[in-house]
Amino acid sequence: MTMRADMLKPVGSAHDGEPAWDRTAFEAQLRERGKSYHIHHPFNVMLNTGRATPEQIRGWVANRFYYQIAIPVKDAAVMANCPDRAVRRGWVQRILDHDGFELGGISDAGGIEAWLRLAEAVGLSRDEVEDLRHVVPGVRFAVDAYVSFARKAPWQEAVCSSLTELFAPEIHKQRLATWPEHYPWIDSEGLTYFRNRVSQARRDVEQGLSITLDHFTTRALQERALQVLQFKLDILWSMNDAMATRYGVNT
Ligand code: AHQ
Repeated sequence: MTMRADMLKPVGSAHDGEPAWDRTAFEAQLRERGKSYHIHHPFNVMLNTGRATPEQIRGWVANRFYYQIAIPVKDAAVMANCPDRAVRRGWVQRILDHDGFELGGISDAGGIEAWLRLAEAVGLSRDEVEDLRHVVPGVRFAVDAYVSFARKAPWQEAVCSSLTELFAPEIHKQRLATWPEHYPWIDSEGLTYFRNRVSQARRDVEQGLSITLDHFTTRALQERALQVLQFKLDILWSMNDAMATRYGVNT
């Protein structure tokens, strides 16, 4: 967690005594943070408007793999900190979505496997993605910051930090709508990960948002929730900064 000056003040000092937002207003405040979502980052705009070279696409896929394999570890940290069985019953689905599972005769290879198929579709080998040789320092540090935040923060704050997914269905749909036209050389099978995430993100957000609206119920706590969401938005943004530095951005 970046120790910005505004975070050094005891939470609540700035908004003491101000009334809490009601659920609708608080949700609107969370959604308003979408203006700094990484869909607006020049590197992502380049990717989704067809300006990326195959090398830039391969760099993005190889670096984002490090984020994808961190998600189930992050979610296991949330589970480990959460004493509420009903919450864990919902949250465990996220680990299964990414790691895959074999349960009572039903099996699913999972999202990390789908990401490796995306890697092969863009011309990377599984080995060079799995051995993380392409992961740049800024991506590694941002992802590691997310996992260590989830390990140390109150589990409700870690839940709140996942709410960047409020904005995720749009970015997955944008890729599905634009990549086939701009990058016909990428086998459509490789885009399966994005297809699966549209509905998975929506389901994730249902649980994450209801926990957040239920827990952050004073104005000071709600301001904290907005700080936590901004921290995660900054993580996604700085991953794109690091990739842009390494691979360049064609605007
Ligand atoms: O593929 C993504 C994913 O599985 C998750 C889990 C969630 C979290 O727990 O923080 N966030 C997230 C995201 C995924 N994909 C990103 C993208 O741009 O493809 C978006 C990202 C997010 O919005 O946090």
